Amino acid sequence: MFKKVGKKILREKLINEEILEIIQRNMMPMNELMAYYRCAIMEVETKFKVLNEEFSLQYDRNPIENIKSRLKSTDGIIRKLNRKELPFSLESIEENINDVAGVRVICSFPEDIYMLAECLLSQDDIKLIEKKDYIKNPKESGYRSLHLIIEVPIFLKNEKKSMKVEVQLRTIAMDFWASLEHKLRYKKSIDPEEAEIISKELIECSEISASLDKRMEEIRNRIEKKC
Ligand code: 0O2
Repeated sequence: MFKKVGKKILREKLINEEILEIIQRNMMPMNELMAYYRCAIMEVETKFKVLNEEFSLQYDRNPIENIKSRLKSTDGIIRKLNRKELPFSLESIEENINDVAGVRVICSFPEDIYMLAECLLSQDDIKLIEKKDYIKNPKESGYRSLHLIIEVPIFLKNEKKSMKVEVQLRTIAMDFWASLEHKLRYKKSIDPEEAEIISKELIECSEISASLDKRMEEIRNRIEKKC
């Protein structure tokens, strides 16, 4: 009796170990790819921090208020592959999902957004893949930001790898607006009629906030001319 129970436990243990090994074998390359994206985020963050530091030394002001970075969750990656009807493979992720690594740069003024984007893109190790200017051409929702899909090299033990990173540059006001609008988009329980009213209100707020950005920038420029 005890011999039988012992054998069963041993078999279950072996099966569990086998499953664990299969999971680990498949998890390893995914974890490795995610680590590469994390390294790419670090590279891009450092580039912006260096630019901020240089500006602070030269002009006694910081164009960057804040940098927020995120790695897309595995769930998010799978949902996007599914939505776009793309194959589930590491190659497919690298080739088709441009925003696994995301760096959001928050500035005080719109002019700084373009200045920082230009500085980044002029660096000889940065390759621009795609640029979407939702500041000059805001989305129907009222969304404003400058999006850059870039490729940045990361230097590993024995190789150099190019990784894609999505950079979103926006002002504090644009970021404030996008955070609130994001809440509305993901709120499933909201009444459709109310959602429609709020959407219209948000479009109006986006225009007000863009004109505030412009006025504040003009004031900043007038102050700087006087100094
Ligand atoms: P999250 O959680 O921020 O990552 P894509 O689907 O990315 O291949 P698409 O749709 O052309 O191509 O990308 P787009 O619109 O250039 O950029 C997508 C990202 O921009 C979104 O990421 C948001 O972060 C932001 N964004 C774009 N439009 C809006 C908008 O109307 N409102 C807000 N609040 N954010 C927006 P994700 O993956 O949707 O979400």
